[in-house]
Amino acid sequence: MLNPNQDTDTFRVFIRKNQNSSSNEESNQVYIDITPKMKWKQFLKASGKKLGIKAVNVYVPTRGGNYNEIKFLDELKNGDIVVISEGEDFNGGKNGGMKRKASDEKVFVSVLGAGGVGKSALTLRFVRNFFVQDWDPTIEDAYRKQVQVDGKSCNLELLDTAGQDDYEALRHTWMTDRDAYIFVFSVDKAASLDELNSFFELHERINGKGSNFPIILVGNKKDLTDENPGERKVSLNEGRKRAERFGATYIETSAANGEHVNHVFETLIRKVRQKGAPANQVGPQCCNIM
Ligand SMILES: Nc1nc2c(ncn2[C@@H]2O[C@H](COP(=O)(O)OP(=O)(O)O)[C@@H](O)[C@H]2O)c(=O)[nH]1
Ligand SMILES: [Mg+2]
Repeated sequence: MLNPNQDTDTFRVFIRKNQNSSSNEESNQVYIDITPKMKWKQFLKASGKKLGIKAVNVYVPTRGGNYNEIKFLDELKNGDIVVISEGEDFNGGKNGGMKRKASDEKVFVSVLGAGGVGKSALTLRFVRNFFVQDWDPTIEDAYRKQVQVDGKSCNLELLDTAGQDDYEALRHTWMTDRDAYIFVFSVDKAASLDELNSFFELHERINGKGSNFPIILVGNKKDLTDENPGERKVSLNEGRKRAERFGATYIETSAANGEHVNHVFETLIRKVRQKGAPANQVGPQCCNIM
């Protein structure tokens, strides 16, 4: 985990050896935290050490699915999957890029919302299938998980953001260059739903108004209201209405017991796939109620 006392510009990339796509997934779990002071040579050294190779060339994926060689650390961003070679070319076939199989689909998602609503709990429930009671609220972290949806594999790249950081600039970074967002509020706290309005406005500035950008609106901590209906401060109908306004799908979850958590991510992947399809194949945007 990133040390919260480190400079907030520290971010994490995942590194793997340059080998063909049959490489085992485990090597993708090796990571390096890039601090603002880190130099290129230090990055190579640290990467080589973690991978057990002499690190010489560094390749990063482009949005189009190819890999480009880079020479500077500022070409990296949080959550990147970086391929390290010992000097040989990227091992990706004639077109200079990795051969993209259907299973190489990659979806970049940010989990957004106010502090304390359960963004980290949801993310960790999904990625690791456990519930965290106490998670450092200042930690911003990137996770990867490969999931099968409708018989097709998808590599999800999740950015669990730190909601109490109200800096506009940070939010802008979290929301730029993503395929989808998960907007989270807590059904026992009405203000947490309203706090999402500013994320939505920023989304409209970044992605354009009326874009069919995939968003799931998550009303979390459903378990609290199941136990004690008086705890509910946002009704199902209010959640559904806000989702409609956001052009989102509404799903209520419990990170505590796992209810509907997988459904959030599966629905999200389907929406991303629909968006990628020709316009006449795009289905209705909202609102599935759970
Ligand atoms: N009962 C209940 N508590 C939750 C749920 N999700 C998160 N929490 C708790 O709410 C607090 C804040 O969760 P956290 O994931 O750190 O929120 P974040 O700031 O949005 O990342 C923690 O104490 C969690 O254990 C949930 O679904 N049900
Ligand atoms: Mg958190």
